[in-house]
Amino acid sequence: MEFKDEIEKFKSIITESNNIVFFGGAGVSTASGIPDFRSKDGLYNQKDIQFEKYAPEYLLDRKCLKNNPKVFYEFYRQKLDTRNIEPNITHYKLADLEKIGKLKAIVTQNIDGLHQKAGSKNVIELHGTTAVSRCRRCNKEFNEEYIKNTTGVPRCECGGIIRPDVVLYGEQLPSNAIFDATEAIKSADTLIIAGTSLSVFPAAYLIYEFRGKNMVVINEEQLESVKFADLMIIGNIKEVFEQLEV
Ligand code: CNA
Repeated sequence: MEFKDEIEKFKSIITESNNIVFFGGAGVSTASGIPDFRSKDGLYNQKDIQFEKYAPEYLLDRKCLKNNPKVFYEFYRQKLDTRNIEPNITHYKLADLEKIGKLKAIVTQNIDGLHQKAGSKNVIELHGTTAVSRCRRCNKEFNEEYIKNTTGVPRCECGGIIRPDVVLYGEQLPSNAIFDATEAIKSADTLIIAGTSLSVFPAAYLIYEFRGKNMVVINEEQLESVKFADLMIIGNIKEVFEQLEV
C-alpha cells in the first residue's frame, strides 16, 4: 500500500487526540462527483464556450451578480447544482469521529451541505450554503429548488432579487462563522487540513490560529504554505479515510 507509514501515523494521531478540528475544501467532495476549482478537472479548467469570455473568479464575484446577473444565475444553475449528490466516505467517517466525541468541529469552505447530509452536527460554513436562498429586499427565505427551477434572474413576489446564501468573491465572511471557527481551531489538539489549496482568503488564514500538537495535511498536491505541518499526506483523501477504523 502506498503511503503506509503516513497512514499509520495518521491513525495514531487520531487515537491520541480528543479535540480534532477538520478544516476542508472542495477536494473533500470531488469523490462525490463535484468538481473543485483548481484541479486539472476543476471548474476553472473546464472549457465552456458559454462562459469562456469571463474569468472564472468573476463568475462567482459580487460584481458579476450586480452587473451580469443573467450570466451569474446561468453559471450557478449549471455548475453549482448539488441536489442529487451524495456524501462520500470522508464525509461519513468525519461524522463517525464526531459521534464518538473525538472530532469537535468541521470548518468548511464548501457550500454543498454534504457534511450535514452525512450526519455531522457542528459544521461551520465559512462560505455559506447553496441550500438556502434569500430575497435581497425583504429577506424571505427560499429553498434550494427555487433558483434552480426558475430561469433568468429569480425574483421574489415583493420584486426583490433572490440570491443564494453563498459568500461571493468581494463579500465578507459571516462573522459568526469566523468567530466559531477561530474558537474551535484555537482549542483543538489536532487540526486536519484536507482538500483545499489554501488560496482563498481570509478563510485560509484561520489555520494559523492553531496552537495544538498535530497539524495534519492531506492533499493531492504539495502545499508550500503548510510545509511546517507535523504530517503531510500527499494523496487522495478518500483513500486515506477509507483506512480509518472509527
Ligand atoms: P480549490 O482551490 O479548488 O482546491 C482544492 C484542492 O483539493 C486542490 O489543492 C486539489 O489538489 C485538492 N484535491 C482535489 N480532490 C482531492 C482529493 N480527492 N484528494 C486530495 N486532494 C484533493 O478549492 P478550495 O476549497 O481550496 O477553494 C475554496 C473555494 C472553492 C471555496 O470558496 C468553495 O466554496 C469553493 N468550491 C466549493 C465546492 C463545494 O462546495 N463542493 C466545489 C468547488 C469549489
